Amino acid sequence: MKNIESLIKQYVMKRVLNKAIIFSFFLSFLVGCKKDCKNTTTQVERNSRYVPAEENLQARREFEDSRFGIFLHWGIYSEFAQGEWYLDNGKLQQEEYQKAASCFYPILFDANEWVRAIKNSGAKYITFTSRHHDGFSMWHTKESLYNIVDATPFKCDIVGELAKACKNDSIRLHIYYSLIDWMREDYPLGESGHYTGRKLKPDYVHYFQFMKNQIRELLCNYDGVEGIWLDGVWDHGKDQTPFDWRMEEFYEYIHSLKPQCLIGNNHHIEPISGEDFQMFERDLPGENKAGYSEGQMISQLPLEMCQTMNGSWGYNVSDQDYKTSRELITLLVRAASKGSNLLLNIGPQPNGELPATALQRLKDIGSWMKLNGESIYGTMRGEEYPWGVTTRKGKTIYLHVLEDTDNISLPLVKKPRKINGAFRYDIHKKVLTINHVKQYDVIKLDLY
Ligand code: FHN
Repeated sequence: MKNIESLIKQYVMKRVLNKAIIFSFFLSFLVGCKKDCKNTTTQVERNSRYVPAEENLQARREFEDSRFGIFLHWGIYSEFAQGEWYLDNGKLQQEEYQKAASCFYPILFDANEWVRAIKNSGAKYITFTSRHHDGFSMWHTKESLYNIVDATPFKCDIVGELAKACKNDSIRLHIYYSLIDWMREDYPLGESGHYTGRKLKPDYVHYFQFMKNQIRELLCNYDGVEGIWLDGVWDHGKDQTPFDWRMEEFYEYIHSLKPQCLIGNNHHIEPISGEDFQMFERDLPGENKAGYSEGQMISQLPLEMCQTMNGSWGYNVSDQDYKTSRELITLLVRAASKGSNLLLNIGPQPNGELPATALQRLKDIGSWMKLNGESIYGTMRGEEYPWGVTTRKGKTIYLHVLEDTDNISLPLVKKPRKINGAFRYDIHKKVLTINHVKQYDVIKLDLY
């Protein structure tokens, strides 16, 4: 056993050599917090007909506690290695694009390997693109032949494989489902998908039924699908006559099939009645750096922000601009401090493997989570300070010191009855000195 002194020395040395280390401390005392309860109900819900079932509320609590998930964008678009919008961005004709299905044969795909790597990162759920805007279904749907089993030589039901692997490894599975379809004639043309050359016979009644049938397959034919992640409402965001997506009806249908199923919709507007969590794209709740969240209020629902490891969602061979492990861990910490999950995206390669850099990032995050996971899982939102952020669980405040500093000040809103001490979280030793408490309005900690 190393003594404390040598651990501290080692730690200080590490800090000098590698600034990528993020560390947590915990303080067992009370400080003021904006909100004491978890995000389980909303104003929208209180005013609406949707009354979440008890098992839904339980699923929300588990979802909130998990704090970290991995997003996977994988489809026949991955073969072009230009991101998931290539059909539209490349102005490809439908007939040409579809040929990608006939050579989709990801020889190195192994759902168990994916799930193992993801689980080891500390992630608690996977959100998988069952069908993106190109309309290709990654499961054996009976609703269209344009699917992984009927249209590819691979003939392997990817959703089925993942569902099994997730079940075996006890990790939850959520399903991404696009409301947009750039291939179908009945989908009413929106802002995207104008160049595919398809005939347009808009019939939302028909298309809506198609979507309901597909969602029923996903929820009822596969064990363990616990969430539906919808995307595309923004495609009709600028219609002169507001487009009626009939979302509340859609949600009602989903909940009638599976009351506990968590529904989120990436519509970039405030939550619609029937949704179980609120999502933010490429931004922390309350921010709008990416431009998708303008004026988006933060609801009382569980929150989730999604971001990519590099700049792309689907595999993009020219995008090696990966965020560093430190940046990704910082993002996870910041998300938790806002009371939000982080859904971190990887675009698997056309050969079925996760990119090597993504695997390395998963490993690094996993190592950090093994030491510091308690300061993330099951925590409630905290506060932001010049030196970093906090998360909170009961009477413990976790201080995530994100800036290079020798001491920090923590303002107190309430006089603590007792301060148990401040600990270096990763080594569970009382190594910090609380050197100044002035009228209990601020506490100062020396970190070294
Ligand atoms: O158009 C999609 C995009 O391809 C990707 O799936 C992201 C993930 O949040 N959502 C849409 C853009 O808002």
